[in-house]
Amino acid sequence: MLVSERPGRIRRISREGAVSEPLTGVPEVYADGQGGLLDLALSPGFADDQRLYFSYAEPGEGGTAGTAVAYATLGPSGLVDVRVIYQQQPKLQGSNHFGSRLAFDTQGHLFVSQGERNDRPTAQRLDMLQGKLVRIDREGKVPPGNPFAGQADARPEIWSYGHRNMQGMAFDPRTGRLWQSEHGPRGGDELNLPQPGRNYGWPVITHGINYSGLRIPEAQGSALAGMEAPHHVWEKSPGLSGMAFYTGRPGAPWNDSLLLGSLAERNLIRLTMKGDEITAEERLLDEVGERVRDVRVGPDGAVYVLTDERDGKLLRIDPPVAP
Ligand SMILES: [Ca+2]
Repeated sequence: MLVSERPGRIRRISREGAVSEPLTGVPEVYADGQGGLLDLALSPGFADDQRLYFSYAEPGEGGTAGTAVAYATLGPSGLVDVRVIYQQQPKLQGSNHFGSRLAFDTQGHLFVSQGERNDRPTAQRLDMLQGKLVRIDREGKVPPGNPFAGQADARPEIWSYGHRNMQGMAFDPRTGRLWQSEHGPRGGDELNLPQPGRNYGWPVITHGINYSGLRIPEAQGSALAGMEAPHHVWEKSPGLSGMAFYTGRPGAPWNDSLLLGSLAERNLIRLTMKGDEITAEERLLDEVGERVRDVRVGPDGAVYVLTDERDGKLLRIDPPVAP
């Protein structure tokens, strides 16, 4: 397994749990606040190209930073031939809300989820890349069919907009549809199925309020014509992090589940699903009590969970088997 650590380290962890030294060749990241090395994704052609994609907070001039994506060839001891293929523009001050997750679709398009850098109005501006889900190809170019390509004053990378801080993203293997999660402010964490060109509302519609207890200044309520309501919303924020679908195992008790990390509740959430509908919700790691940053299902059918602590852990959960 490859695991990223926020200060800018990537390590290998063996099936037996042996942790390697940091890999060489990781570029400098902006490791402050919520910034740092973020998601990892293997190239869809990894068996042939040994290419590893990663997202990170990239330092800019004058203390600014922005979410970026690079790829490199994964060698025996580290990364070689690092190439930066995406840079959020413009870079902004502040160390919050970088996102980010990476997800490839079956055509090899790369979706990059990002935050709005805790600068709310950016999420509604199509000439800025904050608060946007973007779609690029494997080399970082804009693929045909992006909804704002060719539109003046709009960034052609944008797939959907009006997002706050997208910390989870995964394709549902049953339907091929992309799901993403994002943090509300105080309340209003969301699940969305982002469609091209649609506006997901932040900060104009939200179920949350400011951390101060006051309303969000731009908010006009929780629904408005022309803006997409969340597919599912939590009135009290779990602080959603990474997500993974658990599917394709008919008869298994957890089949047709969506697993979600929770930072604020220090737990792993399992949603039972019927199609796209969420029919039940449970918490799986009450006894662990650590902030959960990410969750993945391994090829062995086990569930792997990363905790977000000074001494973070990789946990392995064996799902229950059919009686
Ligand atoms: Ca929303």
